[in-house]
Amino acid sequence: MNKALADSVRQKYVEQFGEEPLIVRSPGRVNIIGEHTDYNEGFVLPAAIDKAIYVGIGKSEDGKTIHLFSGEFNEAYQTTLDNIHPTERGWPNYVLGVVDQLKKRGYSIKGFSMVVDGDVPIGAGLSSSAAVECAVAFALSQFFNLNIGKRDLDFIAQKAEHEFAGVLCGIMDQFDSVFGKKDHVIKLDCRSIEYEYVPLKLEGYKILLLNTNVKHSLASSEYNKRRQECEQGVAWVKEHHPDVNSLRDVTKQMLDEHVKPKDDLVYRRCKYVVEENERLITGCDDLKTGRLEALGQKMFQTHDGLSKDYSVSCKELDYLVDAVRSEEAVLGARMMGGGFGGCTINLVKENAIDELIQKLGPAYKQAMGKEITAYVAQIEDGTSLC
Ligand code: GAF
Repeated sequence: MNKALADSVRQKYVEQFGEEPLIVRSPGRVNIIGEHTDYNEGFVLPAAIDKAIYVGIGKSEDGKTIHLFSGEFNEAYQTTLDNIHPTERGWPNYVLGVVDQLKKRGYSIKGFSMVVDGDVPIGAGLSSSAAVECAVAFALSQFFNLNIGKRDLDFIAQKAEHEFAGVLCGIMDQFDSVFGKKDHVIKLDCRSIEYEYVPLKLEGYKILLLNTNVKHSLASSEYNKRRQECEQGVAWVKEHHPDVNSLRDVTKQMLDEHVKPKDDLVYRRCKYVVEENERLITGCDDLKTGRLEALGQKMFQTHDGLSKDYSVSCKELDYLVDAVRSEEAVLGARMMGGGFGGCTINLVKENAIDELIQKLGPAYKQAMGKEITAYVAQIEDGTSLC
């Protein structure tokens, strides 16, 4: 937990609303391998990190009004419980979407006051939106004694993202934020929602995140378009194999026979997903058995698939991955998250991290005209009270 941030949220809450709040924390995430597989009923391998969203919650004076304050935007927003709809202001949607889901599911809540703040960089592919949604869902559950189970918190948060942010995301980010476990990754089967904690033993290596500082906008329709393209591929295969319901059930041979002749773009999207699921299964075994070099190579392959076949990379992400390919201290690297900007995830020898950043920073600035921001991610527990 970042005590300074929790204290600052408490202080902001007291300044705004005059009472002591309940404080909740919910983390952002990394994903070792398994990108754009979650909404295709595949596998993912994420972990919760030491960057998180903090929410302070308390009552509202009339029991009907919702008072929100964002530390990040230094901005207030107010509405009432019977007037919940998406707003063009942006940030309140991640709170209001959750309130809307609770109402639709018949949970009994009243008005409340809330401060939202944190250190998960926005638009960096570290899942700040899921962290807000999960923090808010858990805070409301705690404050109003709703007793919502962890899986339901995930589904509520995911649906909030669908309906109030317009991104038809999978379950990875919300699941990881809630279920994260210190020093472990989660191997999650996004079809059955069965999961396994796998110890993250990196033997002298660390997870280095390099933020391109290109802010992506997943909502910019490309994410939803990828989802549709995958669904189209499944529909074409299903005409010949009625038992197939998602890319999880599809083989490369099926794609070659039934999708390739119809549309090369849809074929490449689907092929990437089928290959990525295979990579995840063997990559997770690599992690379990300490074959870190093999895992690193798969991360590079994932990047190539995301860049060339799935087309969700950008020149800055490609630059940063290409720049470390021949570095001896780097086992693997790839773009992470939805894409079009944000961070690369790198497995880097601990004692070579500073030197690598010193080398990459100026080179990136010269080539791309932007700064990189580097973070070494620590793996932490999921959503909790502070
Ligand atoms: C975003 C989504 F929210 C996730 O569900 C997942 O699809 C990811 O992009 C890509 O793997 O973070």
